[in-house]
Amino acid sequence: EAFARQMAANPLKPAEYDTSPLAVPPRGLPLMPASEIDGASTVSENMESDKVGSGRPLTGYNAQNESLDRVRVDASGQVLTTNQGVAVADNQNSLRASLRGPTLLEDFILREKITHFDHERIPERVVHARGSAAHGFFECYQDLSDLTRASIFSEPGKRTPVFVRFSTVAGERGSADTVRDVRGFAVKFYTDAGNWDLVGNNIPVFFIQDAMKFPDLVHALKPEPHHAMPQASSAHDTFWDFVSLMPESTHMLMWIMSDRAIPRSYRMMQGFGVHTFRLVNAQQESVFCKFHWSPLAGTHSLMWDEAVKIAGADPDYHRRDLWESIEAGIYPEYELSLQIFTEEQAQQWSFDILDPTKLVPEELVPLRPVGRMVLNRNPDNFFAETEQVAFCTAHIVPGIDFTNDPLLQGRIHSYVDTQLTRLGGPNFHEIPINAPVSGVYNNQRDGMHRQAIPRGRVSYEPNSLAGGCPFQAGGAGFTSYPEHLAMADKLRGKPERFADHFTQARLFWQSQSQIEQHHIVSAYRFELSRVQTQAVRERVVSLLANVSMDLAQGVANGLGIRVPRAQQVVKPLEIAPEVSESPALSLFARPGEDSVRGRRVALLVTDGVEAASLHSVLDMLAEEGAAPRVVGARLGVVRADDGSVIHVETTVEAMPSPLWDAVVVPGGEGIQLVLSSYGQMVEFVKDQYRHCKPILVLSDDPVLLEAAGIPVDMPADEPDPALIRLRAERSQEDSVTALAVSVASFREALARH
Ligand code: HDD
Repeated sequence: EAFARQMAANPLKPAEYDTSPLAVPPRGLPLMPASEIDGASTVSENMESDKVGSGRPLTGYNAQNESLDRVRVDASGQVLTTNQGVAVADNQNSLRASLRGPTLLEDFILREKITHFDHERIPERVVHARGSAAHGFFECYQDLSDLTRASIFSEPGKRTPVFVRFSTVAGERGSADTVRDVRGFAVKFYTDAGNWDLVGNNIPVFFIQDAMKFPDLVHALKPEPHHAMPQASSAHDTFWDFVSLMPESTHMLMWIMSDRAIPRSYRMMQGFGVHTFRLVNAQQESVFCKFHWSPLAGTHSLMWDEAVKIAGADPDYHRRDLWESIEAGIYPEYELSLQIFTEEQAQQWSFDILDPTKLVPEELVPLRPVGRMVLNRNPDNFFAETEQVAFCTAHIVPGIDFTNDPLLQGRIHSYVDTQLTRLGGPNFHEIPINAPVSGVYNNQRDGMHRQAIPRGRVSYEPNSLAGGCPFQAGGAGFTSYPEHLAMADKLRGKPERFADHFTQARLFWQSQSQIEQHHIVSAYRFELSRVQTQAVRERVVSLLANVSMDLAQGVANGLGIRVPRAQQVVKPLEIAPEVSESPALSLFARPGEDSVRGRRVALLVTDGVEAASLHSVLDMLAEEGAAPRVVGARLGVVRADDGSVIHVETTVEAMPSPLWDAVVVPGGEGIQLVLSSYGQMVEFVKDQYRHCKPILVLSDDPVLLEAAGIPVDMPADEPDPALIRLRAERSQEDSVTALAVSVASFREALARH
């Protein structure tokens, strides 16, 4: 029974996949009664509301899915047909002139099938090619109409459907998930006033200040053009050559070399809009705004050694984690916060808010939580949804506007442009996943792959023949914020404060914990050791000398060089930063909820394991929504000490140590010796320790730990909070208590990551 409970159940699942073909999928069941959802009574439950996103749909429901139903296809119970709907009699043999004769040109069924196959691939995204996505909703906490007329922020409890795609930047479509890279965090809000795309990253700053440099950055980062290596990695000469000549990238590099660039899961990373945006209210008043997503599960990362091993053991690690979490009902959730500030405030600061290599410290402008986003449904089809979704920074809605950040300005052009090649023409907005739920009515016509059938003879405006429709919305439509621009010379250049490249890099460095700093140094050492050109290595260290001598020295030591003279700054500026330390920049600032939900725990087994203690851990993990699995040296069954049979679910070979968040080493007479006779079991435990994962040993016998080289006797005043050993007790009662205490400590360590 306990083993049966291991499968975390999602009560919505049966409802999502109706067995009857082509039936309208039901809306799902609530996880909890709507009446128990905070504030549910304040807004209508009516899903027939004409305002998409208004009202409170039940958990698990996404209004965008309803518009996608139109194009969903379910083949159950249907015969195989051609694309023209003609039933196919034989899908095994082509049409031939006699059994051993040539294939006939007239075989339209063969030709249609092969032709379609030949054209199955579309170009991958030039950056962010590798990604995974999910449907969900955004729920607003409060009415923000004093700040913005964006409809999604108009009333508390209002829900807007979203589709979110997470990605890596450098790697190709089939590259591994756990490489060191920035992660894309792109959100498409299907609002009732049109689509809004917030196309962000999990790092709040960027490499470059001007879109003009983007192609250079990407060319330097991507595999080198002569031999197309390395894949999905910045650890090569052209990347470091370029960035070492671009001091403005120093701040972003600090983030990229930090553990932010190897997240544990898409569920456990922040998201940022990066640029300063504008919010505009109905009175045409505007404030500046930075967008932040904070994960409910906290910000957690992998160790580098772990990330490298996962890339081999399961290149789909993040994709699988996202998919399985949603299938299991452990819905990834993020809080949206705003940093709001005025033009006058921004003018006082030591940095320019139009410079995307700078952030606004949270200590300077606190985060204001305004809503939450829940991802509660996996796509039905990877290509149709995740691959064909087109995010564009140009997609904004009334109430949100751009600023003059020169990187953002260039992006406004790039995203629509790139889809023309990737999705094959100007009608990509009609692909179901891209279509707004609010309706599209205009006089744009024709082009490749047109789906809509516009009626009537009028395709111009003004007109009288169609009663003037579709007509201009006037003030109800999108109006650009009438920012006052002083007349000045047309020129190519940058404002002065853009020339400070090191103050915020230093802020980041100084705000990291010791272990985070240590990891940053190690990452630089690794990357630069892969670089072959000595002058490039030295130039990078000369840049770091402007950030911190400790950092530069640490990196130089690893490269076997002396710290060169600090790279000369182009324009020395007197900078008096507003904050010199920002605790919010450490990963430890956001531990997340106290929960073990979704954590993968390996329970090692072999014949003779002690059933009782194993079951008590298993029960706790299953009850708390973790994902415990029984792991053996081979598949099949093992017999426990009480004679019961335990089914081995996976092996240490199929799912090696880096794929687990924690391990339970069982108790049982002589078991430790048996386990330590398997090399892979020893390696398994060793890697768990090396990667700082909680280890619960249900035995007083340290043989397996010793075989793995793990120090078994920690000083009593400095116990290892993640290595939990069950001590042997004399009485039955004491043993029960000791077990309960150990299981509780294990749970705590697991929840703290
Ligand atoms: Fe970009 C894709 C994020 C700068 C040009 N970008 C892309 C995606 C994300 C970002 C998350 C993937 C969207 C998806 O999942 O489909 N990009 C950023 C951020 C930037 C940034 C946060 C800096 C703040 N990007 C940037 C610049 C340019 C581009 C400066 C060009 C001038 N980005 C693109 C692109 C991509 C893209 C070529 C490739 C595929 C696509 O757009 O749809 O247009």
